This record gives sequence, structure tokens and C-alpha cells, in this order.
Amino acid sequence: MPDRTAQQPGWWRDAVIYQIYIRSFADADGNGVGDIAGIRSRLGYLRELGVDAIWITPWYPSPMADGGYDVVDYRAIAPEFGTLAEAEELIADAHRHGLRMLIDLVPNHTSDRHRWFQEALASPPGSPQRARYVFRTGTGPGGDTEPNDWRSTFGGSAWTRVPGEDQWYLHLFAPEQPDLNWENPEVRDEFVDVIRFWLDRGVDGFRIDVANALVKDPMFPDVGPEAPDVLEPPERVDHPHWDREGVHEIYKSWRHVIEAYGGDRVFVAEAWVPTPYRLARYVRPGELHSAFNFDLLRCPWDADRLRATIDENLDAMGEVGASPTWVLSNHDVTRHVTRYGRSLTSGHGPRTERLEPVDLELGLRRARAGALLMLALPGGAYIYQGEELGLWEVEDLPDDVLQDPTFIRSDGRIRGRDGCRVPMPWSGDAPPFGFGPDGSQPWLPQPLAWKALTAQVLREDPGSILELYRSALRIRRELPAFRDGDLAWLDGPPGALLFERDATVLCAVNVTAAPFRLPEQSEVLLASAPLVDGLLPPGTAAWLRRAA
Ligand code: TEU
Repeated sequence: MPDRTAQQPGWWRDAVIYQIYIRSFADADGNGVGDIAGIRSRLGYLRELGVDAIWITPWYPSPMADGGYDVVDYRAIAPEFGTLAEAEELIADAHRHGLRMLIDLVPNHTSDRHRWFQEALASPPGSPQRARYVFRTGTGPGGDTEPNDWRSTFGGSAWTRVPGEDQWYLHLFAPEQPDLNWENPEVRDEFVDVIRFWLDRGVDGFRIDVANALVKDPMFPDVGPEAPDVLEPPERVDHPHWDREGVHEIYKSWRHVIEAYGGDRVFVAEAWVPTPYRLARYVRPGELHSAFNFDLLRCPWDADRLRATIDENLDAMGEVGASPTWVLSNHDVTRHVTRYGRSLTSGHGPRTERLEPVDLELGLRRARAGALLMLALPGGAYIYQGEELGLWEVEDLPDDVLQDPTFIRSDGRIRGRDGCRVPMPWSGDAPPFGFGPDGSQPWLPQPLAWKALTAQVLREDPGSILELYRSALRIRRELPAFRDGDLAWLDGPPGALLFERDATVLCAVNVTAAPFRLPEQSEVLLASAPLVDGLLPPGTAAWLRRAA
């Protein structure tokens, strides 16, 4: 087994990081969207939960065509979220609470309202202003047809025509998100400067949005008939715009920039790539520190597939001396209580109109077990806000409140990602459930049933999922076995996962097996559901300790 601690030691290798989707976390001023003041008021909650760090989704000025992933100014804060001074105070507060803080960097595209893009539109084809983005001449008579067949991740063509011209600009996401031209040194310099701007303000690192998209094939060839469906990572290597070799050079240069700051600051790549071995290339020595492994999140509740996913990722990361980073949910995918409440074969989507019925009780049971599985694995883990409350995907939001561009661009065929972005329920019996001041209207309506899932209610119930997360994070912190390291599989019945982290600490997950007896002479440290007659029932996980 490779020695995975051989390279790049550091806090991130086994850190638990909490993702804050800022619009939906806590709204201090009552305007319906979350804000920095709201986050500051909840740092105590996060410290008590026991996470090591937080990652905040984009907080920059933005027309919010894509929830803030359309940035107008990378060195400022959106007025609805607060001010730059408040951001600096939050960073300091987080540090006082013992929490590191990562922010979101969006280098693949800007907003179409960004000064650069406005200047590009106002300047002629071939001008330096246009060279910051990807403009191309259309094909066919008059340039009336798109330059090639590339598709937007949100549906439709990836090209939009400049009015009155034969020029088109590229947007791998919404038309309001024009792609930057990373062949242009000015673009490269700008982002190094942005990175320094925030490092100077004390952030501990960055999550890099679509880290696999920045570099495009300079020939702009058609993707061809195997063009993938939207929202699914392509299987193919040497794709003209995903996961190209050239991105690695950019990250090597960023590594030099961040190293110069010291203090263990980090990059985490968001890169939807076909295999863990492709992902591992982003975290080779001298490149990024970590990369989200979305395979666990894509994996259905099936013991063989879970085990294969875990093994493959440990192996791929081990080859480059990096540590895996596990994720069960985020702001882009169906919440895992809902995923796990569907058939064994369902992965992280799709969010089409025709949804199978969901068994939320089953989903919650598995989500609790899944949390103990994820938090027992070697490596780091991300918790998406609300998963510690057992929130489910809100699938019955009325059409007129939906904001995700996927809904609009797929003509309603895909419901989009709003259902995992519904504001957090903190307290009380009725909306806004303490998300904002009484009487305020959250930007998306919260289900009335969430009155049973508020942090306040769950905090008082020792059997709640919130208390399970807190206990798990406390034990994980206390026991050296959970530190950066390896695992060894033990024999278990079919449909079960059983592994040890060292000679004394074991994790047993009954995925879909018949109830089974836990290894002899072991004491249960924590279980996701009560044992029945000393047996571990299906959909249950337990952490065990045995005498060395
Ligand atoms: O997501 C990148 C991305 O590729 C996802 O759209 C992914 O393909 C999909 O969610 C899989 O189900 C990032 C952000 O996380 C997302 O919120 C943004 O919309 C997107 O970039 C554009 O900035």
C-alpha cells in the first residue's frame, strides 16, 4: 500500500470543511438572502458542530444569473451580503473561533456585466479588449451559425452572437457567464492579483470553480456526436474543453503564489472529471492541495459500488501522495437524504419532471449511516450546510420561484438546483425558521415540515442527526486512528462494508445486508441507529473500538 503521508503534510489532509451557501445560510438584515452578518452570528454553532474550516460560496457583486457564479468584481462584496470591511471581520472572527476560511474563486468566466466584458462588447473584433474573452467568427453565410457544436452545461449552445456582428462569444455555462481567454497573459496576471488580494486579507484558501474548464483546444474542434448531456461529466479524455493538459500549468503557477504566503493556505479544485485518476492529476506534488472527489456523491447506496469507489479513490490519490476529499452533497446536486430515499441505482440526479417516489425515512436512515461512513474514511470531508439537519431536496418548489438557469434553459425539463438551496431552518415553528428576522421572506420558501428539523429542535434531541454529526466530529478529533492514514478491509457479509483504521478502530456499515453481529470484543463508540438484539440492522453504520 502506498504511503499516503509521504508528501504534502498539512491540516487539509484530514480536515472537515463546512460549505456555506451564503444566500441560504443566515439572513441578519431580513432582505430574504443570507449575508456575512448572518454567518458571523452562527460561528458559535459551527464551532460546536466541530468542523475545522468553512468554505463560503461566491460573495462578490453579481447580477445572480447563476447564484453568484457570475462575478462582476472579484475584489468586492455584494451589497446584499455586506461590505469588504465585514468580510475582513468575518475572517478574523472565524480565526478566533478556531475555524479556517476558504472562499470561492471563479476563474473560468466572469459576469457579462463585468467591466472587461462590457469593454469587449464596446470594442471591435480583434481588439485587446475582446482578447480577454473567447470571441469567434460564426460559420456559414454571414456567420449566422455557431462557430462549433459546443453545448452549455446549462443547456443550449455554448455560443451567443454579438448583435449585428458575425462574432459569437463562448460561455460553457449561462450566456451571462462569458468564458475568459486563459491564453491571454493579462487574464493570468489578473487572477494572480485577485488571489493575492484575498490572501492579504487573511483567507486560508480557495475553492476553484470548474477548475477543469479554463483551457480550451485552440483549434476549437466540434465535440462531435458523443456530446454529453448537460450536467454530466464527459467520459472522454482529450475533450476540447474539459480537463485539458494546459490547466495544470496554471495551477503550478498558483502553487508558487500561495506558498509564498506560508501559513498552510490551500487550494481545492472543483473538477468534474471522468475518473479518480484524472482527478489525482490536479493534486500532484507542486499543484493543488486537494480536489473534491465526487464519486462518493455519484455512487448509489450499494455496498460493492461504494467499496470500489473508495478503493479507486484511495489508490488514485495514493499514487500522487495526496489525500482524498469526500463529499456527499453540495449546492449543485440533489441532497443525499432524497437520493438515498430512491432506488438503489439512482445517482446524484437527474432532476427531471419524472421523479421516482421518495422514501424520506429510508433516505434519512441511510444518510445517517453515510455520514459515519464518510467521516470514517481516510482523508478530508466536506459537509454541505443543512446535511447535519437531515434536510431533504425540496422538489415541490413552485415554478415561479425557481432561479436556477438550468430550469430556464432546459425549458423546464430539468428542475434545476434550487431544491438543495432552500434557506436553513434554525429555530421556531414557522418560516422563516430563524433564517431571517420574523416576518422576513426567504428567497425560496421553506417547507412547513422543516419545523421538525430546525437546529434548535435537533439540538435538544440526543438521537437527532445533528447530535450524530457532533458526536462523530468529536470522536474523529479525539482518536488518532481517524487522522490522515489508510484503511484495511475486513471480511463482512455481502451487502456490508467493514474496515479498520488502525488495530483499535473499526467502521461497520450495513448497506443492504441482513442484520449481522459486530466483531467480537468490540465496543460501540457511535452508531447511526440502535442495534437490534446486538445485531447491526440494514442502513446502519457503527464505529467500534476494540482492545489493541
Ligand atoms: O459547477 C460546475 C459544474 O460543472 C457543475 O455544473 C456540474 O457539472 C454539475 O453541477 C453536476 O451536476 C460550478 C458551481 O458549483 C456551480 O454552482 C456553477 O453553476 C458552475 O460552476 C458555474 O460557475
